[in-house]
Amino acid sequence: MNLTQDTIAQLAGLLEDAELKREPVRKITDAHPGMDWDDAYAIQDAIRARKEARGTRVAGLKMGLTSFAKMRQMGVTEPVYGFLTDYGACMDGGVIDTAALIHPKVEAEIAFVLRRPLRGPGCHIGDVLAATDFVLPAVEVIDSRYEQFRFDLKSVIADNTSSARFVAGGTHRRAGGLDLKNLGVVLEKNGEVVATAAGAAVLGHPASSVAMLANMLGARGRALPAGTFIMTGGVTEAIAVAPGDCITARYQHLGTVSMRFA
Ligand code: OOG
Ligand code: MG
Repeated sequence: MNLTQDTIAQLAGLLEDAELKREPVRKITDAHPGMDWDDAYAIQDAIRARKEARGTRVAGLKMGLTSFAKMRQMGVTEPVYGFLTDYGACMDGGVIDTAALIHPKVEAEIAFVLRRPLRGPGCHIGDVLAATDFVLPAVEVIDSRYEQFRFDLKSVIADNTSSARFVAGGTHRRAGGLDLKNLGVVLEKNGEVVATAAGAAVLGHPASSVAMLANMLGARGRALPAGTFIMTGGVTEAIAVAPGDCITARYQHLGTVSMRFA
């Protein structure tokens, strides 16, 4: 750790205020070039603590930057994790208010719900499939608190990996009966196909993303409890949305997830 506790608290406040006031800020590594990975996750943890102290519940965890499409789009090379909030959960088929967001983008993802806990290090795809209760389709609405979505890895980790809203679909299936590597995903905006991918876009298999999350948390002495909802990361690049846009993500074997932006 290179930052003091005071600086970590101050940067958590800056980023959370940016979210709540919908005013983007410069990426924090510009002013704090010496911050390290532990500092970045400590800022994210401080944002989480601020929210929990006000009564927000953590609704799940997310991996980000797990597909080459996303890494290429954002110019980064490694996956990151963050948390989802109760107020971020939106209904399938519902309306999402863009006035509460800065510059939202949508991502089609595959989500897992665990039946048994997972703890790294050494967690692999087999452990994940054995511990999974079911998988379901989900769309994440990301909204970086940084100007023009410009960041580096440490800045985006501190900013809770751009987490803002998420919508889970209701078709849930046992992972055992599905070929998650080949599972096709089609993302449509206003009836037009804007991106397509298969589950393998995420680290070769979306369960690898959950394994990586368990291992990253394990390195910090944390585990994934039974029942955890986990979003494994966008299978395609993220698509910007504006008021009036309708998004539908169509999943092979898992139905659709849709929403309208107002
Ligand atoms: C960071 C969050 C990325 C994903 O699914 O890859 C993410 C960002 O691109 O703003 O959630
Ligand atoms: Mg995502």
